Amino acid sequence: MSAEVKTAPAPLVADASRQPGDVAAAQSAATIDGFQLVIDALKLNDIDTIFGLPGIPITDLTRKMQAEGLRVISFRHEQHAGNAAAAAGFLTQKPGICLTVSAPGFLNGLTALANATTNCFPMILISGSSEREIVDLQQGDYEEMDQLAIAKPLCKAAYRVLHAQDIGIGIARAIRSALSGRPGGVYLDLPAKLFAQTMDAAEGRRSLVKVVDPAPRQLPAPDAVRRALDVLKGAKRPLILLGKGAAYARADAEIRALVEKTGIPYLPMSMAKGLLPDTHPQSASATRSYVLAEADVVLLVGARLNWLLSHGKGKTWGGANANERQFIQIDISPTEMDSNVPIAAPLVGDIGSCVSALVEGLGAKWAKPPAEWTSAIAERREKNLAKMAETLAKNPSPMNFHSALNVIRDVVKANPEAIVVNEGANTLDFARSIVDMYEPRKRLDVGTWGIMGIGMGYAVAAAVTTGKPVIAIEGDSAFGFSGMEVETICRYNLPVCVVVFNNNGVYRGTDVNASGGADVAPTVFVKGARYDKLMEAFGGVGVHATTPAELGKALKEAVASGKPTLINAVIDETAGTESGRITSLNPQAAKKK
Ligand code: ADP
Ligand code: TPW
Repeated sequence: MSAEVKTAPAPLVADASRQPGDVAAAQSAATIDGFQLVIDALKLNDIDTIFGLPGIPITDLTRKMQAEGLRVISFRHEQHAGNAAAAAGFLTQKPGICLTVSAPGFLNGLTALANATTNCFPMILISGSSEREIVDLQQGDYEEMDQLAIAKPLCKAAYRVLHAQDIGIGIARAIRSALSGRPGGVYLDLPAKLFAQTMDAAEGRRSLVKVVDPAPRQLPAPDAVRRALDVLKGAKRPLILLGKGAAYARADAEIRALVEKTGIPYLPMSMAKGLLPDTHPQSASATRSYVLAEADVVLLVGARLNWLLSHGKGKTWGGANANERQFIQIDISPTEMDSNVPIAAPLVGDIGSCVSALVEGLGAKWAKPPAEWTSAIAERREKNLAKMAETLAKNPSPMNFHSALNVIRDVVKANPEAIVVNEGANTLDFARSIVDMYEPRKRLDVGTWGIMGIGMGYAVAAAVTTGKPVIAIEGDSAFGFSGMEVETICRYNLPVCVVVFNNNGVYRGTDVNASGGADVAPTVFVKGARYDKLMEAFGGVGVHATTPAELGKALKEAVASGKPTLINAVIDETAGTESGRITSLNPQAAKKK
């Protein structure tokens, strides 16, 4: 893309009373301002979409961006614009851009920036900021805040640009920081004064930087590859564990080759589902607890041994036997090694290069894993799948999580290109295990923090960046965090169908106020709420579904039509458990037992 530098609009740089031919006016015509430099720097680096919310000092920037052909998606709250930027980063391998106003707008976007960093998604939060001179002397400016200092501990890198001539470098640093090594969130502080600054247009053009190779491949050392292959070769009960880093890396063909050539069973973490279809014969998802407890060698590909994997030790990993297990870990971040347990064979590098090196090293005579291991897994898998099929076939009234998810599962099977966004507690846990995914990067969920509120932001990003249908499977509490963005979905006419699993509260709707007072319990919502009306308020399609048949029909129609739709799926309020599958992390629940 060319870095065409346009002259700044007249009112910003030139006195309108000047006559044509005036020397000063001629000079001003050859100047460029901060607004334009920011836009040109982003475009030069192939950034095509901005997620944000306008206000002082960035309102004009959003208008000019739109005028210059960038797609500007304007949200109702910055957190959701930030979440959209993060998801766009994960889906495109380009940093997602979130643009906000100063202090409160910045803080609203910061949660998303911190979450993106935690998830290793590349994102840049660009916030306007107030007068440095006043902020630093704490003299009480409009929306005064030392944003750079606040952002620093919560992201991968943070920069401020004070001079127009540094805009090119500032944006280049932000892009490289977000994408290189372990991807993450970057904060870029642009003070209000910067936008109106002008400089010579030719010099301005020269100051822009096109980032070359922003995420360089990192080849693993040959001896590290040999070590990993040696450990893998000695395994009797090997397992491959795929994480969302593997999905992000876009090494889909290499990963499939590794799994299929080795014949090793694999487990996808939630956002790695679909890297290989969940129906793949080597998938061990249906017998997760068995393989985690029994595997003797585990190859981690872009997955951290954090709480989601019980830190690689304890009961989940076979208790006393856990010490005998060996881990091989592929990760771009060297300090991820030995974070929780010793890593016998660290393989530091990018996933594409590391997995290719392993595949190459397998040779022609690679022995598939012992049949006792693979047949034990297959047996358990068939048994568990049959049990699940029985549960899914039931049709209780009111609907429960299973009967509702059973029809969603069928619609996703028929539309494997659809992107599933998923948040909630029980709604998350059940959907993760019931709804099979068939293609890579089609599932976006609560991620490493288990955070609520990603729903509508991720859904907007998925629709905007891919143009594919989006199905957002939302607990009623989870949906509430970003519910107002259904207006955004309607405004841009996005192909998003939100299914709210409405069981009248956080986790379930049956809690009582122990004091006997008039207030309902802290986890209980208005009973029988009609979330479908919210979508109708903005011109979208609202559906009230009380049976799987109604839910399935509405969902199929939504996917076929691409119309913004919200299905209020009425779920038995007694179904589900507190905190879903992670109730053991709940100190209050532990006390009750
Ligand atoms: P999950 O939650 O699915 O288990 P995590 O977010 O814990 O996955 O782990 C993702 C890991 O992937 C991070 O440690 C990150 O450093 C790593 N990663 C991300 N992109 C790449 C890449 N291109 N090459 C190698 N590792 C990567
Ligand atoms: C930012 C704590 C975890 S899950 C959840 C909350 C509030 C909602 C569960 O109810 P929901 O789902 O959505 O109705 P379901 O299927 O069980 O009925 N604030 C933030 N993040 C988290 N994780 C919480 C609170 C929480």
